[in-house]
Parts: sequence; structure tokens; C-alpha cells
Amino acid sequence: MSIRELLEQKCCNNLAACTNEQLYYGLLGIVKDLAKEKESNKGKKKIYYISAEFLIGKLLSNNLINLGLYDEVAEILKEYGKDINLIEQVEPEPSLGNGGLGRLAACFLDSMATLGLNGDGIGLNYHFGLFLQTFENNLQKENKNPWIETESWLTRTEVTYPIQFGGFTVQSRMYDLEVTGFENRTNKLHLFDIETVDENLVGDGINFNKGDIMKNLTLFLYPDDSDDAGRLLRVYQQYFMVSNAARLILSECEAKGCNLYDLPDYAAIQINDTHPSMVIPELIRLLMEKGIRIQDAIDIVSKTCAYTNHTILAEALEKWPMDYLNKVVPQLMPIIRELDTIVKDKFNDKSVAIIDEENRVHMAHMDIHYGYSVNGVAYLHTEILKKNELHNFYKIYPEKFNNKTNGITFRRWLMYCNKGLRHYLDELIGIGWHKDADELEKLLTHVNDNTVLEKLLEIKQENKKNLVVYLKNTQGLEIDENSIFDIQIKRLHEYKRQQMNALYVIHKYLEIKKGKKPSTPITVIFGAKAAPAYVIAKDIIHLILCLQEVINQDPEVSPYLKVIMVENYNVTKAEKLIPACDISEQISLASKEASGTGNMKFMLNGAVTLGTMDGANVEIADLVGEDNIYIFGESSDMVIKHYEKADYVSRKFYEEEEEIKEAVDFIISDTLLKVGQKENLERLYYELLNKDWFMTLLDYKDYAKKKEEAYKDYEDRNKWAKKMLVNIAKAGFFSSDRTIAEYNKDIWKLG
Ligand code: 26V
Repeated sequence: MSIRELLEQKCCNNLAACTNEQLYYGLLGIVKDLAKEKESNKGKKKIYYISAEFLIGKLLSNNLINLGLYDEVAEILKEYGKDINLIEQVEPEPSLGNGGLGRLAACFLDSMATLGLNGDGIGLNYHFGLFLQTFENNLQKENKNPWIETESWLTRTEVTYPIQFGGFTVQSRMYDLEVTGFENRTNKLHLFDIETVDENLVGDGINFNKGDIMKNLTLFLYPDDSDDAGRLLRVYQQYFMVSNAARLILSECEAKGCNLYDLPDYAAIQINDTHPSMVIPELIRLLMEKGIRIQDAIDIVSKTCAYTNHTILAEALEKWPMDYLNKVVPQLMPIIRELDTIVKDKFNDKSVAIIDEENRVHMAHMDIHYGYSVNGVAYLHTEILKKNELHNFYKIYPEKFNNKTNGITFRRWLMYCNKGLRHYLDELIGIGWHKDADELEKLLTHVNDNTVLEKLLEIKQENKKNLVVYLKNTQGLEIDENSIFDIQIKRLHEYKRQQMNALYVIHKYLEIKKGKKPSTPITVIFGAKAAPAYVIAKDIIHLILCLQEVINQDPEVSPYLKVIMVENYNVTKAEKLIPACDISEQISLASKEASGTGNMKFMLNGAVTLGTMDGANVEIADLVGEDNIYIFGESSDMVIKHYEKADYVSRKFYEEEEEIKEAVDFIISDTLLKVGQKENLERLYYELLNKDWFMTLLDYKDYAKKKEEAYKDYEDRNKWAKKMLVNIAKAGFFSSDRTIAEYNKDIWKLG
């Protein structure tokens, strides 16, 4: 049946009279069926990517593109006066991740399917994704964020397992999402759930009774873990995820004739950060239940599991108290103890123990000892792991350590979100880059071609116009499409240093007030959610919102400077912001951002990076060369030394630099206190002055200088367009197809 006939059959007979809702749900059904018809699950060995987060974003357009149907469907709908952009608005975004970690997992699934690899994702079917953020009185408010509707991309399966916790058992149910590859096979994302979850437990905000596991196990993505009940629930979730995963993996392998001693020939398990680490003892336990001796079971599992580290921040490396584990998963304790004993017998080194002196289980340590591969997510990050954070492990197992620089799927992050650029590139350099991202380099032959450069500027302008309209419609914000769009969008964390960007905004505001106006107007755009219990992060949001109010309403300043805080930043909003960006802010304290992936998305869409030598910025700088990126700040080596020597004193910078003092003082000025909360602003002020753990003031001056340089360069449009072109042309390396091909070649080794 043709697409047109399918549409008529599934939506309503008269397409012109269909509502966007009817068209969306009709298309959902059609696309789901078409995806299922594609080849899947062939081959002896399979990669199972286990992750607590899969930040998949909306799926309709993505799936249509991957199935090669997007243009045809959009065209047919247009004939009937329908706009696919409005239809896709009906779809709720599944926000099943916090940020980069979850979005990476989603890009990886896309690339596995696109490369035709036999690989599925395994995670949890959270009923509420990451909270929906609203702003009230210049403060962040968290609201629940449901996404599952009667008709959704999920398919209920008949796969269920009894999952045993200390004292009770729950019955799981597996739901599947089709993962369409670009013009290739379909894989699956398996999301586990229980049927007794009670969505009514949640009232207005995101608070709920955390005690009743039967009712709340999969209710929320990462419930607030600032209290014991929250942390316990997280352990329940993690065990539920990996026990289901382990059972599914064993049953699929057995169905293919695996005798379980040969498990590594049938399965590779990628442990995405430490959240799925309990899969190691759980698999050992299940193998033992099947009659395999513990030593053999350990050996089998150690050849099957591989671990990816996504952060060096100590507070983000999970260490679970034995008390928790005893309560939630008593059946795993003898195994974890045995794994620890083996390590302690072998290595007389406390720093590599699994169970520490405070009776906490170091999940990453278990992964490293009992996995066959340990990888970081960008060159610098892996080097820091080897030299510093995990040095003692590297000495023991040098052969296990490897780097896999992150990547992004170009289908969503260029072909879909920036159609103007996509079509122009197709015209100019052909469509080879769709499947071989390195072909973007063909653009370089046009670097001195003014027609091409003009066209790139034109496309950017069009995207900026679209964003202006979008922000006007969604938040009632007025911005000047001819201003410089300077954008920082990512989770709110002190190490990412949104506060440094805010200090610069203050500085600029004060300059304009003194009569020093920028020759080109500037729009500084932020988008960020702060963890509900992360006080300082919420204070930083408060500061930015106060600045937005003060600056945008000041007629003396707002023609030259505007501050925008995008509400509820998520994948859908990123898709609109990234193509419209001129300057991409990647300003983390060197050594702290493992990789970053937003930096890659911006580059691919022709933004120029203003950043530190951190994470994948290092590789971006290397690829584009110093003329096409703005690098500032202390190196990671120096930063690590500052921490070692504990010699950074923020107050010194405050006292010695007038510009810094003025900006920091403004946080508690009468002007801001008129629109803000004293408690929040004072707390932030003293934090910067007395602590500033992520060394904002250390890099501020250099940051401001580089930013001015970028603003000035922007004015030479031809020169700027060349920088844009080089960034696009060199982005091929950051295709997640390249990353996944490397994982497969070095770690998974599927045939
Ligand atoms: C989590 C937490 C939770 C507790 C409070 C502090 C804190 C700080 C950081 C994190 C991050 C956990 C892991 C993570 O999301 N890492 C991100 O992974 C991305 C994909 O590899 C990478 O691009 C980002 O640089 C990295 O931050």
C-alpha cells in the first residue's frame, strides 16, 4: 500500500479534514508498523547497551527520516494543506535523561542501527521524564513531565520476569521501542516497567512518597536523591534494570544455542556509567543458579562486560553503602564480597578496593576489575583517567583502557534540525556525507567562494529568524534577529560555569550603562535545568532570570544587550536553538567536562566555539585550527595542580581585578535585589567570594577578552562565514557512526 493510502486508511478518509492530532496518531501507527518490517536481530553476537537514561527526544520526524519517508510524507501532507511541523508538535517529548549521558545513548542506538549492528538498548520505562521546568518569580519550579499516552511508540511485549528484592518480589514487563537506522535495519530499545506503578502518587510538583516501591519503582527518572529514601529508590531502580537485562540477555543467548560458557561469543554488555554496574554480580548470580561454579561465572562475566566512564567528578562516582545493598539486594552481597576479597587478596592497595573502609561499594571499581574494557569519552578525559583519577587501575590493567571520543547522530542534529543547511550541502557537495560524515570536508574547497559563504550566512539568518518567532510565541520574548546569538545550553552545574557567562553579562550591562555600547547588539541565551536539590545551581538560574528581567526591560540597555533564559530546555528546544547559534559557549573548568556533545552539535551547524581546553573542545580545536575557535583559560594540567596544592583563592581575583569586583558586587546590588530574592543572591555572592570551587574568577578575565574578540570578528561577515564553513567541514569526525564503528572494532567485535 502506498503512503498516501496508508495515511487515508489510518488517519481519516479525507486528509484535508483531519486534525493534526489525527494525523500524528495515524502516522505513529504507520511508522511503527513500517519500522517493525525492517530486518532486525540477526547474527550470533549482540551488543546490549544498558543505560539508566535514553534521552531519545521526539521520534516521529526522526523515524520518518531514517525510513527515507520524511520528504514524501511532508509533500503529501502539504497537498492537503497540512504542515508536518505542526503535526510533530502533537508528540510529547520523552525526556528520559538528564543531559549528555542520556542523549549519547540515544545517538549510539541510532548509529548502531544505521551501521547495521546487532545491538539493542536496555533501560527503564520511567512514567515521568526529567521534570518540566517553569519559572515563577524568577525561580525554577519543577513540575511532573508525563509522556506515555494510550497510543505511543511503546509496544507492550509478553516478556516478564519475577524480580526479587530483599523481602518482596515484583513482576516486570518489557516494553519495546523500535530504533530505526538510517536507510538500514531496525533495532530495539527495551524498557522495563512494573504494572503496579501509581501515577496518582504525584501531586502538583514532583514530590511523592518514596517508600512504596511497588507503586513508585519506575515512576520517575532519577528521583531526587538528596535524602535516604531517594537514594534507596535509586538502588531499587538500578537492580530492577540490570536483573531484567541479565535475564533477557541469558535467555536470548540460550535461545541461540549458547551453552553459557561461551557467553562472550554471543553477547557484549556495555555498562553506561556506573548505574548498571550491578549487572556484573547479578549475571554471576544467575549463572551460578544455572549450575556454573563461581570462578567460571566470574570469568565468563569478566569477558562480557565493558564499562564507560563519563565523569571524573568524585561526587558523581557512585559508592553505595553496604546497608542499602543489604536491604535491597541481599542475594548479591555474598557475590560482591567475594569479588572484593579476590581484589584484596591480589592487590595490597586500598585505592583499588571494591568495598572501602567505610563499608561502601565502589561501583566503578567493580566495573574495572570485572570488565574487559574501560573507556573515557574524549581524548583528554581518557588521558586524565589514566594519569590521575584511575591511575592505580591503569597501572594494573593498561590493556583495558581505551578512548572513544563521543559523537552525535547527524540525522537528528543536521538533516532534521537544520533542513536549510542540509539541502544546501546536498546541492553543493552531494549526499555522500549522509552515510560518510567525513565527506563534509569537501566543503573546504569552497572556503574562498563568496557565493557559498553568503549562502551559509543566509541560512544562519533564516534559522535565527525562526528562533526569534519561536521564542516570541512560546515565552513572549522579543529579540533582535540581527544581534549576535551567543548560546549556552546544558545542565546547570557549577563546573560548566554558567555563572561566568552571567558575570560577563553583568559587565556588559554596566558598560552600556556607562555609555560604552557594543557596535553589534548581543543576545545571550541560556537554557538549563538544575537538579531539584542542587541549591547553588538554582541560585545561578535565579541570577540569570533576574538579569533577564532587569536588562531586557531597561530601554537604555536592551537595544544592545538581551538575556534570555529558555524555559524547560530539552531536546526539542535544542533542535531549534542549535541551528540559530553564532557563538557556542563551552566554558567548563578544564579537566571537568568529560567530553560534551552539545559542542559538536553547534559546530556541525556552523557555530563557532568559545571554550576552554576541556573535553572534546580539545579535539575540535585540533581539527579546526586556532583561527576558527576561541580558546581561553587555564589548562587542565594547571587546574589539577591548583587542586593538588589547594592554592586557588577566589577573593584574590575579586580584590585585584576591578572588573570582577564590579560584576560580583552587582549580584547583591539594589538593582537586582529589587527583582530577586536576597537569600539566593547573597548565597551565590558569598559562594563566589569564599569558595568558587570551579574557579570561575580564575578564568574570567581571559574569557571576557576572548569573547570581545569573537564579537569583533563577527562583524567581518565574510571572515566569520569562513570560520563557520571550516567548523561544518571538520565536524565529520564527531559523527556517532565513527564512534560506534570504533566501539565495535575495539570492544564489541561483532562480526
Ligand atoms: C552527575 C552528577 C550527579 C550528582 C551531582 C554532581 C554530578 C555531576 C556530574 C554528573 C554527570 C554524570 C555523568 C554524565 O552525565 N556525564 C556526561 O556524559 C556525557 C556523555 O559522555 C559527556 O559528554 C559529558 O561531558 C559528561 O558530563
